[in-house]
Amino acid sequence: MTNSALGDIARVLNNSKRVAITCHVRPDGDALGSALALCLALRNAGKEAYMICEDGAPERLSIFPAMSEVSVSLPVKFSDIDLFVTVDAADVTRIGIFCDEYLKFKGVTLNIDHHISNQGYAKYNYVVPESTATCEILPEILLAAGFEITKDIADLIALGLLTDSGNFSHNDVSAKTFAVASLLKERGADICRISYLMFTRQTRGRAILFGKVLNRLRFALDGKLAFINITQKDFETTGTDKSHTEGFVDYALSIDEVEVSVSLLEVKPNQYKASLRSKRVNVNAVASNFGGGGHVLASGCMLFGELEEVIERLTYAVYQQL
Ligand SMILES: [Mn+2]
Repeated sequence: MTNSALGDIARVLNNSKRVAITCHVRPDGDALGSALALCLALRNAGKEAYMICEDGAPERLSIFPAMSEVSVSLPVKFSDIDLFVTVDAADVTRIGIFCDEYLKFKGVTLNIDHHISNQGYAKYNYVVPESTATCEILPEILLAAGFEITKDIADLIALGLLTDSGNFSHNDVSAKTFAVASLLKERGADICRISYLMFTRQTRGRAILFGKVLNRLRFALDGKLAFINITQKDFETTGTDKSHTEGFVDYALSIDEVEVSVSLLEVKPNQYKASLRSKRVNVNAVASNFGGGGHVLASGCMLFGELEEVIERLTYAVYQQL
């Protein structure tokens, strides 16, 4: 796939009058940050711009600028739109219910993304797979188009840059990531606060839940395998739900000797959703024993039976991969 020239993309954006922007379903900080930053920049340049996403914006991101602008349907007709932009969507099917409209669309299409699997499905494509986030690519596009990067836009781009880079910790973070962060800071982005909001803060219930779960941390295979388990009763007594367990399994993996960590979430009696994380061991192979899968270092599967039984089966499956 060859990218369109930045100058052509700038011209397409400047020539548009009515723009629809969408991202992948179940949007994350990078998808919404890049889509809304582009949406605001286009509006500030005097265009009509609409941000649509099948799932809307999640509640936890509602503190960020313009999140209330995310609409689950387009308020005008698709035939009145002259430019249809997808951001952070590796494949056109990732945009969910808008896929049909996209494929029928007669106007200009533009695809801005950082997924390596992106084949360039639009008329104009700008895919930079070595980027840690779509938000890392967006500033060069806005600057090429002559659009202003306001504080709100800088905060939205910073949201995506921080979340997709794991707070600047993933191995695809590059000198360019920091150059973009530097530009955003200059434009007033509150990097420190966004980092706190997305990576540090938690509710009291979540902290108490974490304490309970950590108390039950156990090891197998000479300390190379760590298990934590979360019960429905834990959620009841702490007023939390499964959305509060994010990061628990990674915490167990941070222990020096641990090669694989497993979190067992009780879905209902005798049914456990296992999340596996690994430093090197192929946990995709482990999960596939139980009909699951994912990535080499991060996988998941569902297991049925008593907790001790489930732990025993997983321990044997990890042992085979060590
Ligand atoms: Mn992304």
